Amino acid sequence: MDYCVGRTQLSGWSLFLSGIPRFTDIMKLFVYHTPEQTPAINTADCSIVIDVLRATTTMVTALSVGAEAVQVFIDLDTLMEVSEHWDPAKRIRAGERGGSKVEGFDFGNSPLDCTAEGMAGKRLFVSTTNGTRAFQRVQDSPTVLGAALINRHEVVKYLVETKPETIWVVGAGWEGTYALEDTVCAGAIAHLLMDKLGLSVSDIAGNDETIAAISLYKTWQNNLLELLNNASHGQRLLQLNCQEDMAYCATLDAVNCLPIQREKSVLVARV
Ligand code: 3SL
Repeated sequence: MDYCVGRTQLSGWSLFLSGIPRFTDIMKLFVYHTPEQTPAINTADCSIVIDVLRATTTMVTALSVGAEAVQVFIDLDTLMEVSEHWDPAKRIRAGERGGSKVEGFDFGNSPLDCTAEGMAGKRLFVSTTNGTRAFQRVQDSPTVLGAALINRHEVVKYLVETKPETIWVVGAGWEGTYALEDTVCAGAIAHLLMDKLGLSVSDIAGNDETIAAISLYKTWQNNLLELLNNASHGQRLLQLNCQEDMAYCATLDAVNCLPIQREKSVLVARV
């Protein structure tokens, strides 16, 4: 936390001394591997939540085919209570635990279930093992985005347009532990951002995790599906016969949609 504040102050000084704002002065990216590792008091200008397998991939897909919004919950009972006040014809309840659909819910967490026919005009009320917890951790941020490999280019487009000074990239992880697929996506975002703005690793990296994420992406950028298949949560999903989901989740820059928080825990497609 102090490290983050220190970096921001340094940026301010270099800005003051040079008088000329440069991207290197104003944009720093901090990767946190899990919600638990993410500082509790949010000082980011923009927080980006990643759960490649599969929560954010599903959210991006749902919004891209016309869902009205995605509302995230940590707790299944609260989801049920809140969605009870919604027109049943305009709601879908999605619940996932341990990779499987929770009994009594309309959907689990497969992005491939998100068809235009089923989603258009409806609100997706969703609770997943890790992804929705990550959103709650950063919900006080002035901007909260949902990122996956499938919409990496939309995330970067937004960052290039809006130039937030301090960016937190939060991986959902798995029950408090590191997840390879979220880190490679963080690296993919940083890598494209560096390319678009002509920045170096040291320009953009706010912490060592960011440098490691960029290296991971560079190593695996042409074999993302293989990496996902090797990851521990990938292995878990393969055992649940989610091969098609995995192939879809590994597809880079395939979907033109950016989930953005409109109010606490409610995400809509950025227009
Ligand atoms: O942990 C989560 O939030 C989920 O994305 C896990 S799963 O891919 O649905 O198993």
